Amino acid sequence: MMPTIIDDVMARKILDSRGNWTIEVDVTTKGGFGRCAAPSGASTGKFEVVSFPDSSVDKALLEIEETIAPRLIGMDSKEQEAVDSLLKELDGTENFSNIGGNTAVAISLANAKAAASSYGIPLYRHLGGNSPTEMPFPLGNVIGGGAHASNAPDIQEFLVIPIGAKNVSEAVAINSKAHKKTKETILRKGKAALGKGDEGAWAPALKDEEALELLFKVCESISDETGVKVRLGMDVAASVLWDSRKKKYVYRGEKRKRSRESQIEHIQDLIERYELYYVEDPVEENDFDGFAELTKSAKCLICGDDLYATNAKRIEEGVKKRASNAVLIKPNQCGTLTDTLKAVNTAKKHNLTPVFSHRSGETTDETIAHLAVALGCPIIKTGVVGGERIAKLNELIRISEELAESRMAPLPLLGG
Ligand code: 2PG
Ligand code: MG
Repeated sequence: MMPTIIDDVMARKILDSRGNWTIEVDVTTKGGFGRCAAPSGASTGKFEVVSFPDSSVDKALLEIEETIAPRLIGMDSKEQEAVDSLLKELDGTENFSNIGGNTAVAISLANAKAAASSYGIPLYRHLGGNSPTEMPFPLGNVIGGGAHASNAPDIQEFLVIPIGAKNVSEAVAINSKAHKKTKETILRKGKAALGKGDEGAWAPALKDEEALELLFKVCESISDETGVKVRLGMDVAASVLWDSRKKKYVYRGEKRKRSRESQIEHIQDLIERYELYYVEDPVEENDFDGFAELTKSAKCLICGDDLYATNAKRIEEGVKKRASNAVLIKPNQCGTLTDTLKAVNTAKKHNLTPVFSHRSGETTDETIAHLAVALGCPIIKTGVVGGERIAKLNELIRISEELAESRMAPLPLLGG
């Protein structure tokens, strides 16, 4: 009897961290079991696949019960590409608008987990073989704004990365120290009623540069206190700021608009002043040339999220135009594990750093911790606090404990 043969596929509605319904899928094989829940974005890119058919989780459930599950039962879960091709075939479109990309991703990843479980091994080993030893650095969101909060900065995420951490436990502890110290510092400035954004980051009534200034000082003092160097990053999520009709970036907090040129200069200035290590989506999702201008001039990671939407073809286009030196990887932007692997491999082949990422709407699903390790991504962006964020961070701690000779992955652009 083959332990990896699929016996049953079941789906249900569960809540995500924003209190919205999402889909969770159970795949049962003759010898194992895999479960995965799909996340959801707030600042979703134009080039992402469609999340749910007609935005309805109920429709997706029906689709699974009536059409998808009967076809999957009897297939071999270790044939991941065959499973993913079937999902595409049943959908019949380019962007999963019939069955939903979230439906597809939950099935695809639950299937991989079921195959791993049938062999009695964890997912990171099933996908990464015996070779994974390198742990990703957690890139954590400490102050939030944009589409993830209100009465907060225009820029969506102000991030920290503990580049000097020697292991995962130290890394997550440093990020949470930064989160705590940021709160104290904001409150000392007299900003009352401090709320949080969707990813557990503080959402203060600060302007972008005030937030950067504050976080820069927090990182400096933590580096001094602990001896672990911490650097800053940001996700501008510039597509959200972009007014395509007026052809301007609209900054509500600054009460001003910026032309494309002014936006590029502004980002260059912020990179220098705050010694940023990481900048995501500095310009809007169609502007490959704007990305390229920044990548050429900046000494930091310039990462494409909405620009690529975890799509290997768009990454190839970015390579041709030298648009970025890093690529954000979110499986539900493309819908299957096979396409996620293609995106990571395309990035790696061209020396672009793959950065694995959560979404702003998450569940306690821990799958992306395994994927980041298995696929050799040196950075994982997955928040700092909150049950749905620490689910991934704590899983990284468990994985590093299991790996006999684990060490932190080498980070790009640090010289040496
Ligand atoms: C992003 C993500 C995750 P969302 O823009 O990188 O932080 O946000 O899931 O809302 O797209
Ligand atoms: Mg982003």
